[in-house]
Amino acid sequence: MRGKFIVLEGLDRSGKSTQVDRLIQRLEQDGPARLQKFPDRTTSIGKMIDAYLQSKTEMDDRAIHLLFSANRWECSKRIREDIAKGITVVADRYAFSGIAFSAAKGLPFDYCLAPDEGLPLPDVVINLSLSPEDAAKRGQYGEEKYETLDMQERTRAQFKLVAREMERRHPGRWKDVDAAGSVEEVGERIRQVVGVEVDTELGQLWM
Ligand code: Z5A
Ligand code: MG
Repeated sequence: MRGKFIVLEGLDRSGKSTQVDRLIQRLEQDGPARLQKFPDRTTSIGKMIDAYLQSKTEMDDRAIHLLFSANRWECSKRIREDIAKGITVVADRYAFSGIAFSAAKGLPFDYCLAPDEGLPLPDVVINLSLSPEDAAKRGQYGEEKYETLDMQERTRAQFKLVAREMERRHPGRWKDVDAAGSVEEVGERIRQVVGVEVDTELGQLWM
């Protein structure tokens, strides 16, 4: 039996990394599971992305968009191979962040979507949604590029369009999960949506 491909998405500080770690620990009780973080900052492309996010280098908006996508493509072979071997892969962000953040900067939505076409299709996308008020309670914005209120608000609006596109192209896979409440409460909500039945074959995104 193949592994599942599970993606966690959501705005800054919605608790993705916290919940991804918890989810992997729980999944490992039933079989092998591993984390795939995006951006994967360890590869040579990932190092360019890291420098950009830390404002150490400047980059054209389209160039950085394509690098984020290239970073997913370079990891996609291993994702497919692991899933075929029965390993469940849990991604901390994926193509949906890629579209939402770049479209929030003003790039055309369809342009943002195109480079990821054909990537492994997640069996389920858990979108952690948090109101601006609850997000603000989780501390100040950090030092990185997109961590401003204005950018986060525009990204929030784009995530809604991404959700609609997913529902149109791959119905039933996008799950909005309320990220307010304790770590345990959010974890329990995720547990309830993650037990999805999967198709025999891993699909292709946007196809
Ligand atoms: N980006 C892009 O533009 N294009 C792309 O294609 C991709 C990404 C893939 C870096 O991402 C940036 O890259 C990101 C989008 C862009 N820019 N922004 N913004 P990243 O994933 O490296 O960012 P991060 O800093 O690791 O993650 P995050 O979004 O900021 O946080 P999170 O993972 O969602 O949350 P967390 O680390 O689990 O928790 C945040 C804090 O809240 C922490 O102190 C926790 O202890 C606390 N927390 C967690 N859960 C709770 C609950 N339930 N209650 C109270 N407090 C909580
Ligand atoms: Mg994180």
